[in-house]
Amino acid sequence: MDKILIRGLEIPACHGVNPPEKVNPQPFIFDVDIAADFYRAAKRDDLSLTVNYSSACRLITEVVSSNTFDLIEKLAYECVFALFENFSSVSGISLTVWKPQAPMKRKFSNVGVTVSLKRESVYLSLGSSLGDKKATLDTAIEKLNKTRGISVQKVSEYIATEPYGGVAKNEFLNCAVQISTILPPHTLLDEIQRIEAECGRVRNKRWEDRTLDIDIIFYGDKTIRDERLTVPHRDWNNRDFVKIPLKSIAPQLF
Ligand code: PH2
Ligand code: MG
Ligand code: MG
Repeated sequence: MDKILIRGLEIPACHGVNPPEKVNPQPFIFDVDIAADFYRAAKRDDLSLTVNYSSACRLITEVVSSNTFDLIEKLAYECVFALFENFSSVSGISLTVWKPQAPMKRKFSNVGVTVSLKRESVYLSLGSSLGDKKATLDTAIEKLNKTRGISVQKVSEYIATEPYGGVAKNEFLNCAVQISTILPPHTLLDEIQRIEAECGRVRNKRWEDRTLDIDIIFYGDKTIRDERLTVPHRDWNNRDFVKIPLKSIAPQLF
């Protein structure tokens, strides 16, 4: 993957937990790797086909100097979110913030944090079998799209389906959604579970009727197997309520 590298970008600003840090500027230094494909820009020698590194520096400067955060972690994430949101061709970012004059008693040469995120294409299956099912799916998709780091790309038709698995009794309304996200799998799952809870989901028995269920079917080409996540979804290929909507928005997966 091609990369733009920015090293030692120095911006005076007021970030820190201690009250004096919020009023007295100190230097923050940025090292940034921006991954994108520069083949076409190189072939045509055309700035409009790449990421202008001076625009990237300007954007970072804007985020850093117009906010006051307690944590450099927060500062790093805000810069990374802003870069992904403003440069759609960027596929990955690794950004380090250094705070060489952080208030610490001991002599130290530097302290900093790194945030590294990649844009991925993810397919979700949504289902509802309690309450106003259509309104719940509409709300869930809107909440996904409003979540920082998630952008909804495609939504299938909503289809009514028979309850599968022998526990749920009600008819379901199901759909499939393609999102583009920079959230890592378990962070995405946290946001999905927040949205399920906000849409009235209560977790009792496995597979029982629910206001909203959102399952991660595919996360890029990753395979994940742990206590919280199995990706690709363990049973997706046996479930018409997943396959039919998914095939309509992503026939290339079949
Ligand atoms: N989800 C289940 C169990 N059974 N059946 C249908 N038709 N649609 C679902 O979304 C569904 C189900 C567990 O998540
Ligand atoms: Mg499910
Ligand atoms: Mg689920």
